[in-house]
Amino acid sequence: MRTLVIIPTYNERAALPRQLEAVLDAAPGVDVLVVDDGSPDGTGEWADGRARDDARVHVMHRASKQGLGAAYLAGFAWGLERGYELLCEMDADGSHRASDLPVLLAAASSADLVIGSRWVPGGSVVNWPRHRLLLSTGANTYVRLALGIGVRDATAGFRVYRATMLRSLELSDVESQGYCFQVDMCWRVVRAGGRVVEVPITFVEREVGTSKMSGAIIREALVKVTQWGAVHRGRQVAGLVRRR
Ligand SMILES: Nc1nc2c(ncn2[C@@H]2O[C@H](COP(=O)(O)OP(=O)(O)OP(=O)(O)O)[C@@H](O)[C@H]2O)c(=O)[nH]1
Ligand SMILES: [Mg+2]
Repeated sequence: MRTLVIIPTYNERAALPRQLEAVLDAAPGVDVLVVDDGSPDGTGEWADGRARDDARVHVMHRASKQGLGAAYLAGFAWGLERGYELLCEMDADGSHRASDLPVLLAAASSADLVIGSRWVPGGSVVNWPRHRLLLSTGANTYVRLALGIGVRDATAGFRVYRATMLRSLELSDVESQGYCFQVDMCWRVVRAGGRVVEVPITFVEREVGTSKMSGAIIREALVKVTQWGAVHRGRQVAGLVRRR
């Protein structure tokens, strides 16, 4: 299947070269789209140079840092216009191991969304401090309870979507940016009746560059998941009352 791996970047000059080579080595048949938000450290220019040497590599330049969600939406639109059948999300920072990519792609033959999951048996995280582990497991437990979904790692950002699934979703009103974008997309797939499959991965804490995680990203996820959960539970109650 024609596959596009989308890698959003903001100041990843130190990390991207290694990740890009690893992806092209592990899955030589894929194309890669780097979506760079005008990184001041020259990530976009480096990617342009790499794209000149390799027809599989493409670069989208956006004027300013507009968040992870907006970068992925632009990447999805680019890939859907060009007829890719699988669209993959992957970080530049090495946390998502290219060696896991073929397993995710294989699982997409029987799923609408494949999530590379840290929190299913066989999944793991390497080198995370305790507070990051607690944040991730806590957030995922909250998402499961609030939305009533069985997904163990709804905040994970290493994923494969089938193009048919993305085309069927209304994405023009997606406003979520950080982790929340991942939950938002997962929730949309579940509500559309899509099949979500989780594949265990080993997630490795970044070794170079700096994290773009922030308090604002955590707050966004907490507020929105609570709102979606309230609407969902409200509808469930209304359905029960109607049935009575
Ligand atoms: N284009 C674009 N890419 C972004 C933006 N914010 C983050 N990214 C990229 O998205 C990927 C994930 O961001 P990270 O900073 O690693 O965030 P994270 O993985 O949630 O947090 P850590 O675990 O601390 O690394 C990286 O490749 C970033 O460069 C953005 O606003 N625009
Ligand atoms: Mg990261």
